[in-house]
Amino acid sequence: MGRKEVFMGKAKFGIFGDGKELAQLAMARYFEKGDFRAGYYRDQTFMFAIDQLTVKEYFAQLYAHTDVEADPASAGRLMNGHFATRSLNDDGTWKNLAEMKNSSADISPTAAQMPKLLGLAYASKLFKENKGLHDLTEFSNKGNEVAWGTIGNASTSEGMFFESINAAGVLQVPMVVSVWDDGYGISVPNEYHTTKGSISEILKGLQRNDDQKGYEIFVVKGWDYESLDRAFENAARIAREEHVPVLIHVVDVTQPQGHSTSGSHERYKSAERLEWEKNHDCLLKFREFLLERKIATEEQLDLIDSEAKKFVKEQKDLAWKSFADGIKNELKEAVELLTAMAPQSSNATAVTQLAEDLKKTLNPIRKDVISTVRRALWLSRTDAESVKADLRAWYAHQQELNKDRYNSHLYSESIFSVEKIDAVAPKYTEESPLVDGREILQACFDDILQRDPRFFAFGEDVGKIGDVNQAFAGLQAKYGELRVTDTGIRECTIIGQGLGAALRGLRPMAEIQYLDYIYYALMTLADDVASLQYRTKGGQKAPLIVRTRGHRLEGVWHAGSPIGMLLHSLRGMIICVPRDMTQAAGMYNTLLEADEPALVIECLNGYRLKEKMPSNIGQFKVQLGVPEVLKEGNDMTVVTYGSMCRIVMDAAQELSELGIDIEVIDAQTLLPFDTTGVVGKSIQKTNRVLFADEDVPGGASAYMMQQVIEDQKAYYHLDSEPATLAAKAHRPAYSSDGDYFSKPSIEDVVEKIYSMMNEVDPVKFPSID
Ligand SMILES: Cc1ncc(C[n+]2csc(CCOP(=O)(O)OP(=O)(O)O)c2C)c(N)n1
Ligand SMILES: [Mg+2]
Repeated sequence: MGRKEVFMGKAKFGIFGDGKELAQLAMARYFEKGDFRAGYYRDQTFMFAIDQLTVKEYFAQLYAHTDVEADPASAGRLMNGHFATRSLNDDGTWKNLAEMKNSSADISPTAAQMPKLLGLAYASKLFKENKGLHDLTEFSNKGNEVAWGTIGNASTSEGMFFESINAAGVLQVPMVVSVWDDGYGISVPNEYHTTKGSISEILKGLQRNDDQKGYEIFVVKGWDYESLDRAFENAARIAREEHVPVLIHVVDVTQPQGHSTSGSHERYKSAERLEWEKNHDCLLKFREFLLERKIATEEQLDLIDSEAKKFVKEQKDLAWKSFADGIKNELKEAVELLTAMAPQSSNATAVTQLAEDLKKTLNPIRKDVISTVRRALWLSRTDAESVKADLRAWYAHQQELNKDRYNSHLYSESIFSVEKIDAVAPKYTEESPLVDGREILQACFDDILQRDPRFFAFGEDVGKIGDVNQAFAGLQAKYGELRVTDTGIRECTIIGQGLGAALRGLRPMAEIQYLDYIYYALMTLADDVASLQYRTKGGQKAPLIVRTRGHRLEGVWHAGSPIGMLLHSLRGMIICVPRDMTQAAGMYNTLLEADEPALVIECLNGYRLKEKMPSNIGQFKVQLGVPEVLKEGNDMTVVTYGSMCRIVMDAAQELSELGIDIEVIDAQTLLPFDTTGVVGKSIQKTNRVLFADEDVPGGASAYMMQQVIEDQKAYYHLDSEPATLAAKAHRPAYSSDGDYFSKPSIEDVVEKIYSMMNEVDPVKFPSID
């Protein structure tokens, strides 16, 4: 029926779970309250069976119904087959997840469900083994929850799959991964995907034995209900009770109608295969089984079939009516307004025609209505305001509604939004000691570990040695291995581990050892973490803090500052670029109270620099989105961040000797960027601006320029061309000279600013070129 809706033009695209029903029914039997699913688009039967999706909701998503009530998973923002339960109340507070059957919010990239699946399972380990979490009963029953993953056979070829599988074996977490193996990934058969053509075959080495921990692996046919039931029962027991991961390879699965509504499988499946699939359809085989065992009669099964069809048709019609009526009403209102204004318009004929055409639209969508109204407003541009006032007001109201429907919730809109957290200044006394930057962080992390049992930090070398720069030194010994933890070298699943745990109410800090290695994790960050609030319209949150270090130290892989790349792919996250460790500590204190996931990039060359230890290390907070003026000046505004702050401040000193007085602003956070217009105000005074950073030319400096020139309208206050100063387009060369010739130096900053002033007043500032 879903397929037909697409072919009739009522929905754009459809992808369905037929052929995979029986295994999902078996899985649903052992899925308990508090458990989590991370799966993919074939799982409709499972979602129906655990009562977390109604048929009406299923069709609402197919039509892209934008009402959260109609499509609770995605409010019409995602294609059909993207399942999710709502973990949050409307005000952003957590529901009682331990009392719910939960599904994390699906995403489209194949195998991308795997990293967070690891984290969902890892949270159970923490909830079980960390007694400090035992009273968080709204999130977990002492870690009794299983994380259930589903994935297609072809998707197991992805690196994310193998990385997640290995990590779960290392961590020994309650994760059950089921592979629905229908022999194909769209048109490509298994021999192209998997060595030996079988995922369970090649993963045999993971099998646990008496001497070694590992996995339990089951292979079971997708049409054999009794075996499926037994496999899932065993898997649930082993995972739940022993915290051992399980792989269930469900083979002999079919795909009766091909991959999706785009294209038919007759193009790539042989006649024999098609015949085999027909005879091995799991519903057909289940029917045979029920009859053979005399569990039901033909008549009973026929009745179930026909009642199911009738029920689904009714629900589909209701879903369509609810979806279409909303738009039809909007259309009706628009037609009435257009018809009413047309006679008074100087373009009466054309406006009337627009109304007539709109009225006749078959299966109208919102775009038909709104684009017509916009065109009518063009046509009535010379008409008196009174002629079009009603239409304009209606359109303005619709714009508000559509903004909420299509553009809201990129960031948290709850009471825990980071925007609502005010600054608390650091306090210093006469005796405040000067310490290494890393000791500021260490004191901050110590305080956080003490005050918040939900917090844990983990990553490569974070545990025993307390990270490569020792901000966690001694803290594992003090708080234990569950709170400060070493991991394998696996950036993508470090992020997944944090994401899954954050989805379950914990406050993880995932460390990426060097910013240059974040590329491995970028997809999970961009596709899953950053888009989570948006794609669930505020239904789920993952307040994960990603800690890393970058900007400036040594060479290509230990000095990168690819900030533009991050800004462009991580909208939905906060990006903090603290200039020193005190600022970083204040940001962590803020972020731990907020909903939003964040990336904090510390300065690689700042851990040994001296800073004064605040006396309120655990309490002071940096307000995010508010730049700090580091030095006032009148001749030019220089906006920078991170390690460049020191360089620009040193340059300011040199420039003052050359008679130039610059104002230096540290952006502090790039997402959000300067929400109070500090830079714009500065430019009103100086009338000149330079954006300086260590990214490639046209990277984050261009982003800052766009924000200030366009959004803050600084253009109107400029007396000189706005300028950027960035690193070279290549990665930085090794060693101090490599740094000097690759990244902006004090001399580069001085000369750039001087040359701008030379253009302003060549007599006062004669050329130094
Ligand atoms: C990273 C990525 N590459 C390509 C695609 C396009 N795509 C969607 S589904 C699919 C095949 C997946 O096959 P399989 O994992 O066997 O699942 P099945 O659809 O057969 O159940 C492909 C290539 C995608 N969604 N993500
Ligand atoms: Mg497949």
